[in-house]
Amino acid sequence: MVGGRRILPGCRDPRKPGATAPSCVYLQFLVADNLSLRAALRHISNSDPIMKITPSLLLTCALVAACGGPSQDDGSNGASAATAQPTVTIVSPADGSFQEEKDVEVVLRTTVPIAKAGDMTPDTGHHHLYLDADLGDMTQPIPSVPGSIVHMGDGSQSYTFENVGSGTHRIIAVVADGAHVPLQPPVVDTVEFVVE
Ligand SMILES: [Cu+2]
Repeated sequence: MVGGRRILPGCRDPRKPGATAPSCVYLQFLVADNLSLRAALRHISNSDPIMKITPSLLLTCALVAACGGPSQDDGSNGASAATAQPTVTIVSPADGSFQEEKDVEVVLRTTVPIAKAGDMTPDTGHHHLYLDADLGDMTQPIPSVPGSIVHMGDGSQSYTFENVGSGTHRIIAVVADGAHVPLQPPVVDTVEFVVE
C-alpha cells in the first residue's frame, strides 16, 4: 500500500454514504508512508488542523482500521457477508406511499430462512405484522390480535389486511422463532403509508 490511498475498512464519512472522510484519507496517506498508526495519530493530533476539527471521526476511523473492521466496499470479502445481521424489509407498501385500495397487501423479504410456526430450527423464523400496534416485550412470544397483530405461521411472505380505513397507518414487520419469540437482535422493519 506504499504511496496508495487504499480505502481503509470503516473509513467512511457517515454524513456522506460512499464518500471517504477527509481525515481518513489523510490517515491513509500517513500509514501508506510507513509511519506506524500510533505515530500517525500522534503526528496528526499534534499538528494537523483536521484532527482538531474532527478528532472523534478520525479516531473512529483509526480504531476500525487498526482492528480490521468489516469493509463496506469490498465485495470480495465473503466473511463480512456471512456475519451480516439478518434483516427484514417491507417491500410493499412502500414507506410514505398512498394506497387507493382498502385491501393492503404487505410483501416481505428477509435474509432469515423462513420456517413454519413450531419449527425450532436455530436461526430460522416466520413473519409477524403489527398494523397500528406497538411492539411489546421483545423477549416474550408475540400475541395474536385479529386484524392488528398477525402471525404468518404458514411460512408465507405476503399478507393482505382487508378493509383498512382511510388515513395514516403504520406496519411493523418482526421475524420471530418457531415459538413466536422475536429473534435477537431484533429483525424488524417499519413503514408508514396512507389509505386514501
Ligand atoms: Cu408467530
